Amino acid sequence: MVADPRTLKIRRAEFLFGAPSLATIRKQTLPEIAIVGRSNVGKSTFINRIAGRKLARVSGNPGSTRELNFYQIEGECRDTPFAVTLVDMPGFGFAKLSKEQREEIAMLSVDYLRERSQVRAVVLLNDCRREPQADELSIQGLCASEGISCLIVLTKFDTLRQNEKPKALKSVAAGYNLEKDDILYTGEGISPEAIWERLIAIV
Ligand SMILES: Nc1nc2c(ncn2[C@@H]2O[C@H](COP(=O)(O)OP(=O)(O)OP(=O)(O)O)[C@@H](O)[C@H]2O)c(=O)[nH]1
Ligand SMILES: [Mg+2]
Repeated sequence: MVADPRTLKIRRAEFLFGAPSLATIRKQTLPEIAIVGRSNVGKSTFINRIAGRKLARVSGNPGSTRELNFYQIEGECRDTPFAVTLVDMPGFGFAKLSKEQREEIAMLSVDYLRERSQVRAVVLLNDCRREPQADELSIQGLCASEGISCLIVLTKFDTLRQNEKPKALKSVAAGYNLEKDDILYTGEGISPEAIWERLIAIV
């Protein structure tokens, strides 16, 4: 069913700042939702989709984001007002970076999730064509130990044939030890409104 677009209103969506280190993250009080996932999985595309406009740079050039990028989003979803900060995290696992660069990126993300008190949720993006690997599972585990909600969202669902979709949902969900109804997917089907509804319930 196509959602009624009038039930989601985005009143403000803007880039706040980029932070190459924990020390450079500015003070602000809104709840933060971190968008996490492998390089090129579709983090920036996801942010643009739920913000309803082009905010984050989508790149055919994986590994281009090395900072934490903060975006403030305010609006109303089914008459519930919300104001949050989305944090576009640098993608992990990009093979062309050196081991040191990859470790630096991983450390920045892990430190942020451990130390930033207003992180309420992680949206962990997972390409629907890949089962979760050690990196994804360690983020899921970190969220559990830090008491942060972790919402799994499959990306690029539109690239699958109709008959491949149920199997992909099932096998990725099983990889995270979840039921298929626990995970969302983008690329088609799930509206920005449905995603905000889940996020607002968490923050
Ligand atoms: N078909 C399809 N392509 C997508 C989808 N999401 C992202 N892409 C494409 O995947 C590529 C990478 O998307 P980005 O949003 O830049 O990915 P990212 O995770 O932000 O990448 P890094 O910042 O480099 O880690 C782009 O070419 C996007 O157009 C999707 O749901 N479906
Ligand atoms: Mg990006």
